[in-house]
Amino acid sequence: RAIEEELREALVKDELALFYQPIVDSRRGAIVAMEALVRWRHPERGIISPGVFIPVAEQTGLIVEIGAWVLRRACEDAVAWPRHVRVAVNLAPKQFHQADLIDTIATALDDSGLDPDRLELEITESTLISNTDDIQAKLAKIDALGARLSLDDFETGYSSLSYLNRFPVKKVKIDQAFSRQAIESPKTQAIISAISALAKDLNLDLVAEGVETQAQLGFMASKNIFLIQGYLYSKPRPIEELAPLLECWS
Ligand code: G
Ligand code: G
Ligand code: MN
Ligand code: NA
Repeated sequence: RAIEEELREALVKDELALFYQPIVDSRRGAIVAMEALVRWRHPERGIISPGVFIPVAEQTGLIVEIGAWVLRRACEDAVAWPRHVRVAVNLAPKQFHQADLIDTIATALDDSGLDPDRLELEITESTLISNTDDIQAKLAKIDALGARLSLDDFETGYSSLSYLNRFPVKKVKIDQAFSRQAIESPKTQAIISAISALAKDLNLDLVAEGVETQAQLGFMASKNIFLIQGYLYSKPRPIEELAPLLECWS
């Protein structure tokens, strides 16, 4: 059977689940946010990664329904956490083509009662690059709702940080590839330095993703990057396993 059809049923049968990965302020050892990462608990094939089914969902348009479900569930989950812990939700570029994206976000916030300031929406450069009036307007509306925009997977590819000035983005997440090469590659170190300096000048929060070792953490700290997401602190975990993390790092 086509994966598309199975995925459509998975939504109805409630087979999707959210895992959460902490983003930690390494200075205080405190969790500042949790990123929601969707999983498919397939009855026969076990847990399927979003790397496999999100692209299918994007191609088929199912991402709109899955995205709405993720938003709603993430807001409902986050209401129970300590107030200083935000929740981060990934938005696919396709979701910005949806006329009622803003309604979907506003409804998830209203129905859950989550303070909009506690919702971070992670977008990628490909959403910003199309830079149409429509996308600009939607980003402005998200900002006006009080939710916070983050730029995910930042790689200095198409854009530069100064280009971000044009958008109401509050946070930038440096791509995992940079953390991976931070110790060995002087070129990568120079790029991370430059990103850090610019983020400071532009008053953007900066997160290093994919930090797996103490050496990488130390390097980031030496560049004034203290918001850390990666296996060093925690892999993404199901909601039942979050309580001890929140207790230990708060
Ligand atoms: O959790 P994992 O590393 O397997 O995630 C793989 C990719 O799937 C990541 O790029 C992540 O951003 C994406 N992803 C995870 N959950 C969601 C989601 O709810 N919506 C969208 N659009 N992408 C997601
Ligand atoms: O594209 P996005 O940044 O949303 O992807 C996040 C994904 O990256 C998560 O689903 C998670 O599984 C993966 N990830 C998070 N931390 C690490 C890490 O330290 N190492 C590796 N290899 N992958 C990570
Ligand atoms: Mn992300
Ligand atoms: Na990322």
